[in-house]
Amino acid sequence: MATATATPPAPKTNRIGLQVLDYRGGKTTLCAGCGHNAISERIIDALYEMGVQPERVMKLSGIGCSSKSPAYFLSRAHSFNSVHGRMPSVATGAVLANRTMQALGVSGDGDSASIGMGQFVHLMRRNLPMIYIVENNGVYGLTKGQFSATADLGSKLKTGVINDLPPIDLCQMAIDLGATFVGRSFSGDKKQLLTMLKAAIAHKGTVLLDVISPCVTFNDHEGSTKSYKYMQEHDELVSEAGFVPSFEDINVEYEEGSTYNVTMHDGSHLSLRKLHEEYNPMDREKALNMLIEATGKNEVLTGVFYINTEKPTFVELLNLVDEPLATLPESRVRPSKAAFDDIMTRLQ
Ligand SMILES: Cc1ncc(C[n+]2csc(CCOP(=O)(O)OP(=O)(O)O)c2C)c(N)n1
Ligand code: SF4
Ligand SMILES: [Mg+2]
Repeated sequence: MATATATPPAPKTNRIGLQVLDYRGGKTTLCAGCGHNAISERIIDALYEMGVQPERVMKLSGIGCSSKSPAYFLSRAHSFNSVHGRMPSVATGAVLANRTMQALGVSGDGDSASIGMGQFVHLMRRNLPMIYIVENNGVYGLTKGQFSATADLGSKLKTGVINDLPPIDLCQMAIDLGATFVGRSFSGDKKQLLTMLKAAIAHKGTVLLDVISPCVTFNDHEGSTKSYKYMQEHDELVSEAGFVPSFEDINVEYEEGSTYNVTMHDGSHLSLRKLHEEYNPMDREKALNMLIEATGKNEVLTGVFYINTEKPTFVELLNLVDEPLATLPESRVRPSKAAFDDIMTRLQ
């Protein structure tokens, strides 16, 4: 007697008909439990849920365990693994060549705050349209765990060495310099990180996300301030973010008074419920003061700290032609022979 076989349910797809598998990358070679792996997972979820076409994304990175991680998500995207600390200049060139792409940079605290600091500051001040994620573990993971410039004062290495230099706060720097979407999250906070990444995709200027991402091999012990345990005990949320993408036609209702509502460039809605007394994400000075005050209080503030949807991006300032420069025919980017001959004649 023939038995009826049940038809397997159709795989779940997003609004452009792709499965989450279409957003995956190679198998990770990072240590099991490394915070960077969790961040890659959230990047996959965010791009899938937002329905971003993988081929329209450019992944950019420098050198480090963090900078290796773009190999582990979105294998259908374009990718450029640059020299240590030099991702910002590569990103600037790539975005100017084709501003219709979604640029997604992944860097480390060593890559950005140590060797790459000169490049980092100029990227932030230009408000180049891109998402820049720093996977911040306070150490140079790839080269066996030396302190980086984001290591907290008094933090202890496994060998017992104490860090006696104050840390660089990349969020403070980014707000001060001109980035227009700045926040901090924790690789272990799935919901917050996913919401922030989705809002970042909807934003048009420079997004700086400083994500505390514990290095289980070199910086997850007692005395470390970038460990899972320390983050679970000291994470102080300044806001609770809610995000409704433009393609979900939901009537958004906000609680008056304690919630900041931001309409993003693509029409999406970001709501930021205030959880910290000093919090105002539209006030640059307040955001900076809040971060400065938190320094030294053993609090790790997380949430979206600052957002500005008005400031022109670097691409807008340059007044480029509408088409991506990378797709212009030679006849439009190169003066003709007649034009060169004319110049030569005038110079004789
Ligand atoms: C020009 C240059 N200098 C130094 C190095 C050695 N190096 C490789 S990765 C790294 C630090 C990486 O730290 P981070 O960016 O925090 O990444 P993590 O491994 O912690 O994710 C260093 C110093 C290098 N590859 N190139
Ligand atoms: S050494 Fe640290 S940063 Fe590198 S993969 Fe392992 S846990 Fe992650
Ligand atoms: Mg690091």
